[in-house]
Amino acid sequence: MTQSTGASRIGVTGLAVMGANLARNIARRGVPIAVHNRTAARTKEFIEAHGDEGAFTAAESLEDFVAALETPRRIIVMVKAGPPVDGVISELTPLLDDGDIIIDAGNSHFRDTKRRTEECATHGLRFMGIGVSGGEEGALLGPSIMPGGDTHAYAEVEEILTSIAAVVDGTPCCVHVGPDGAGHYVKMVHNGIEYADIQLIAEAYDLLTHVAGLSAPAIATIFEEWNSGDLESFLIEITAKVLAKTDERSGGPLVDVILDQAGQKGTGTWTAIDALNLGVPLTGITEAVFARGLSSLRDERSAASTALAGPTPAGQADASFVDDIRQALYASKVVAYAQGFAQMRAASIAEGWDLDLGAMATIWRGGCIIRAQFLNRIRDAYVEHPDLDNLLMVPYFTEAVANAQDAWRRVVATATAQGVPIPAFASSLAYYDGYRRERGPANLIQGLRDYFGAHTYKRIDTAGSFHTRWGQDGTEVRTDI
Ligand code: NBP
Repeated sequence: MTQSTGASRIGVTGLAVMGANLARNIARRGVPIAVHNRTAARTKEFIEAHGDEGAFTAAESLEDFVAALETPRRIIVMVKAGPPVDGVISELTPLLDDGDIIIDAGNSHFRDTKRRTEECATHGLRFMGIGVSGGEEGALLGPSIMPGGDTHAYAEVEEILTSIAAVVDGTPCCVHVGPDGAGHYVKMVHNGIEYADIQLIAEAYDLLTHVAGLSAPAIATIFEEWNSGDLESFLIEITAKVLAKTDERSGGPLVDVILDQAGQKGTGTWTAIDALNLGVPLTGITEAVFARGLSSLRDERSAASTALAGPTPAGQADASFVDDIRQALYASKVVAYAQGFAQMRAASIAEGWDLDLGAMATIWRGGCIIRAQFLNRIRDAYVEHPDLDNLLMVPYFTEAVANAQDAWRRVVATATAQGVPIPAFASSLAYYDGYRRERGPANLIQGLRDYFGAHTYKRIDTAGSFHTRWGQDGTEVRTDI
């Protein structure tokens, strides 16, 4: 236990890009702040570069860091997710007092956050898991913040967090999400949706290149136009900028010389795994994760490109195909968000979090990577129908997808015929068609499962569970009485 003598209202430990920028953002709001990093040289560099931006107290040791904080202590941990977070918590624990608050603002898995919440509680400490989106720039200028944890602990940091968050229409992009792992869960799904959004954009780019025959600068202009309509968003805006960039070395478009091998840090995979665990169909995000996996098989793809046959090349698409792609992109995006929000709803019920999904759409309107006009529509949908099962059932989205569906089907058909892979476009359409079917083919699945595994089936004309004695006399027996 350390006697607190400090006047810093909050502390940040972990001064890599995110922690440093969050600390600067807080200090710039006039909040006295203590800063610390495992490697003290980084703290020194930070103070040398930014010490004049606010009232910083730099600490070389965790003991000095803790001593610099007013009580109850508020400590933001911004270190690499995983074991480093547990390491920092165990080093901090003996230095802290009952009621002090540890805030993990990194990309931790929500199950780790639940565990850490319980472990900290056994030491009288309050633990919060906070999702922060917006990357390096967002952390400095105003991120979207998704705080999870005890409401009383949140009340102790609310003023600081809302003051550093992005603001849209006068509303800060920060709201208490729910208990324990809720904040990190919502951040995880945010990142999953980001994967789907990016994959859909990449598929549109692929089609514009290989079916419409356009160059990167021409496609940049198209994305710029799209950014003034329904698709208006940060990701569409920066797509236009990336496509328009000229490479200094080759003199051609930069995008043409970037290796087609996508990296990932795991939050998309976590989202997909959790959807599988919950039994929620999450085709858009999951296909986006698989597509990154396929992109990384570069040597295999190179060998397959000459060994595996594709269709005979067709002539170039006409100009109307460009608008078809825009409509397919929008409809697929609606599906990806409908799926992500359905997943958050399922998790909220399973975990007892009582998530306000309209509030999630509200705090994603600014600061974060998926910020978009479109989120206003989602917010409105949940304000009107808080228990909505699926966004596709809200009149605005029902109509938007209905209006786009002819174009969407043409794009999927053309891409398939021409051998251009569009896993997110196609799986979104398949989900849409599956979701709108009153009776699908799972009756046969049940019949087969009953045949080989006596898994039983239900009937449409009478209650109960049944098994047919397939290998015996073929008669049906009721199994639930
Ligand atoms: P990194 O994820 O690269 O982590 C580097 C920081 O962790 C350094 O301060 C390092 O200290 C510290 N650290 C490590 Br590594 N192991 C440690 C240990 N055992 N004990 C104490 N400190 C340790 O930093 P980042 O990119 O700023 O991201 C921070 C968190 O924010 C991550 O969870 C990340 O996923 C999340 N996030 C990042 C972004 C982004 O755009 N980068 C966006 C949103 C969220 P050292 O200096 O002594 O090595």
